[in-house]
Order: sequence, then structure tokens, then C-alpha cells
Amino acid sequence: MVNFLTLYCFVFGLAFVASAECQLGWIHYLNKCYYFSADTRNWGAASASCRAHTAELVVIQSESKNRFLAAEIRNFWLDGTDEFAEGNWEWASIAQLFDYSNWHPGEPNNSQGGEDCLMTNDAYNGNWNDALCNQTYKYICERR
Ligand SMILES: *[C@@H]1O[C@H](CO)[C@@H](O)[C@H](O)[C@H]1NC(C)=O
Ligand SMILES: *[C@@H]1O[C@H](CO)[C@@H](O)[C@H](O)[C@H]1NC(C)=O
Ligand SMILES: [Ca+2]
Ligand SMILES: [Ca+2]
Repeated sequence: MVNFLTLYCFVFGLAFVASAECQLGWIHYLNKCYYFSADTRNWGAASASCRAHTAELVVIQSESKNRFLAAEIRNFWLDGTDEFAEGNWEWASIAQLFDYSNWHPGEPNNSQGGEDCLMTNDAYNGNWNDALCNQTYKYICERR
């Protein structure tokens, strides 16, 4: 009984710490904290802003995570880019090529002279689009 109570308190304590871990303004999901910006920046400045807050632009490697974020996402920068090798999409903060993706049909199209940065697109119901990196959008930071 004592052991059970100890275990219960320990588990409850862990769950409480995990949910209380996120600062005000950040959303908790699966042991990580997410920040949906109110301001808009180009991709590089968005990435730098996340890093200034001990975070990175969000990486999405599963449909479940995409579904969680899709409830909120509309024209938000993600961490993906193909600026180093055209057509080779990778998550910049972890240097991993995409295994999961949610491109809108016809995207990525590298239009307008070279779109190299990944965003969720409002006009595509939140599906992914490659956009010019110097355009300004809101962004999602993920603290790992
Ligand atoms: C290519 O992508 C841009 C958005 O990045 C979109 O506005 C444009 O319509 C697309 N072009 C074609 C031909 O699909
Ligand atoms: C963004 O980059 C494109 C292509 O590199 C360029 O044509 C355009 O003028 C730039 N826009 C801004 C706002 O810097
Ligand atoms: Ca490109
Ligand atoms: Ca595009």
C-alpha cells in the first residue's frame, strides 16, 4: 500500500511537472512545448527567434503531430528547407531528410525563381507549400 501510494505520487508528480513545464504562452504536447508566434518574420529571422528562446522551428515527422498542429496551423513557417540542395528537403535543426511530408498536390513547385522554405498554407487547408524564404509569415517554435 505504501509502495503503491509512493508510486502514485511519483507518477502524478511527473505528469504535473510535464504539464507545468511549458512557460506561459507555450502549448504542451507529448512532452514538448510549442509557441505559435503572433508576429511575422522571414524564415531565417523566424528560425533565429525560436533559437533565441531555446527552441527551434517545428519539425513534423508524423501524421499525428501534423494533425495536432493542423488544428492551429495557417501560414506558419516550419523548420524544413531545400536551400542547400534543390529538391532535397530536410529539417534544418536536426539535419534529417523528410520521411513524412504533407505537401499539397502540385507542391513543392520551387516557383518564383526558387522557393526553398517550408510553410503550412492557409489556401491549401494547412497542407504544405514551399515559399520564398524572404517572405514573412508567423512561425511555430518547438522546445525539445
Ligand atoms: C506554386 O506555389 C505557389 C506558392 O508557393 C503558388 O502560389 C503557385 O500557384 C504555384 N504554382 C503552380 C503552377 O502550381
Ligand atoms: C525575395 O526574393 C526574391 C527571389 O530571390 C526576389 O525577387 C524578391 O525581390 C525578394 N523580396 C524581398 C521582399 O526581398
Ligand atoms: Ca526549392
Ligand atoms: Ca510553392
